[in-house]
Amino acid sequence: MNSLPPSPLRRHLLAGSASALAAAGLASFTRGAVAQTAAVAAPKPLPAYAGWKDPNALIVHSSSTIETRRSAFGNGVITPAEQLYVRNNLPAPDAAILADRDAWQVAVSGVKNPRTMTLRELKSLGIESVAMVLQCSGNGRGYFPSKPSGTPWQVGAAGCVMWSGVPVRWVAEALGGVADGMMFMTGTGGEALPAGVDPKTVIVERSVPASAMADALLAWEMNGAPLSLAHGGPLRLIVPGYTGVNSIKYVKQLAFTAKETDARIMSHGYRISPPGAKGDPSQPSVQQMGVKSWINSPAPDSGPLKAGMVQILGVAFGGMNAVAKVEVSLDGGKNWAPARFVGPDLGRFAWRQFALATRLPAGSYELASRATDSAGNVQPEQRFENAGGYNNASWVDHAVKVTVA
Ligand SMILES: Nc1nc2c(c(=O)[nH]1)N[C@H]1C(S)=C(S)[C@@H](COP(=O)(O)O)O[C@H]1N2
Ligand SMILES: [Mo]
Repeated sequence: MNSLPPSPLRRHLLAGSASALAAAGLASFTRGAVAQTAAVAAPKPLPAYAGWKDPNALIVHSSSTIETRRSAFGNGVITPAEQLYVRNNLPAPDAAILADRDAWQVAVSGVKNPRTMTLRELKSLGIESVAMVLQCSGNGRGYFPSKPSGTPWQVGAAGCVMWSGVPVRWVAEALGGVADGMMFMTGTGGEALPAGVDPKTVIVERSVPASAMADALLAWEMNGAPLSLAHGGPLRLIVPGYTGVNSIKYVKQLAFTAKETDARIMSHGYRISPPGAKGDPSQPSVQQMGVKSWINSPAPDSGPLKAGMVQILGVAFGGMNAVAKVEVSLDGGKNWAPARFVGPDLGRFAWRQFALATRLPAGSYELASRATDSAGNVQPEQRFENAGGYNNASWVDHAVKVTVA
């Protein structure tokens, strides 16, 4: 709705009658606006490659940006695939790449014995599983008052996912070990690139410090099922603790490199640049995630609540560290009470669900949550302003206003 003009015209448009507009002599002017109104009124359909997802659990921003509704997050730790967000920087590859999964090839370089390996070979090297928060760097961008360009994600460009595959360090060992002087691990996506443009400006290729290899997987399963096309099947690089963009889907190249890739998505994209500035290589890259939490229930759109006992429910994670503690406030951060964790601990890269049981008499409340990680880092009160709208972990921005009747 934000994109509609705030005017009497908007009221006409919301009334939805094209003929009334024509009668008012606005027909030609409003043709585009009418189409836009229709798009706002009817939820966008899921794109074909994600058509198996649950439309009721999702907000479809575009065919390549789909987020989980805040009210759809459940309490079973792992986010079901049908509810998990999707973000593609390029059109998803053709589903034909899943026809023979085991034949998928990944070129591994920057090791003593570089070569191309098939998924079949990778499966013979071993398997591990890791539960990890997958979160887009721009999750929470929608709460930046500066309205940075990019998808205005709220909380739902994130989920907790169980990945299974071979640890990257075992792959490197099988190829003689990482070559000397390699400071980065660089993954390259397998999308077909548009013709007529410099590949470096569009390719999805990211470098993370080589130390990230300690926890990284080449994964072929998600939540116990073969990896879907939407989430990077047949093979995906998984970098626990780092923002989503670093976990390269349809990975076709894994390189240990002396330098960061000069692909634009690395050199200029996903940089923490001052408001109003463009990204450039001198600025910090969006990589490791920080401590963050938010409340999912009551959700902001839950409407007036009935006075009485309420379970305040949410998720909390520490990024690189385990989450150690969550506090909840009913009054916008003046007073805090400890929440309890719900369900099993799936390791330091997973999120934990939390609950606070409280009695809410009639009134207005600002429900906030604030997490602390195992190293003592506390979720920040305020967002760190930046042009791209990245890394929003502000507990103020994620607070939920509710009315109890
Ligand atoms: N090959 C490839 N990998 C990619 C992307 C992409 O566009 N292509 N998008 C990245 C971004 S920005 C995010 S947030 C995550 C999204 O993962 P998901 O779609 O499985 O939720 O994938 C990352 N890996
Ligand atoms: Mo992302």
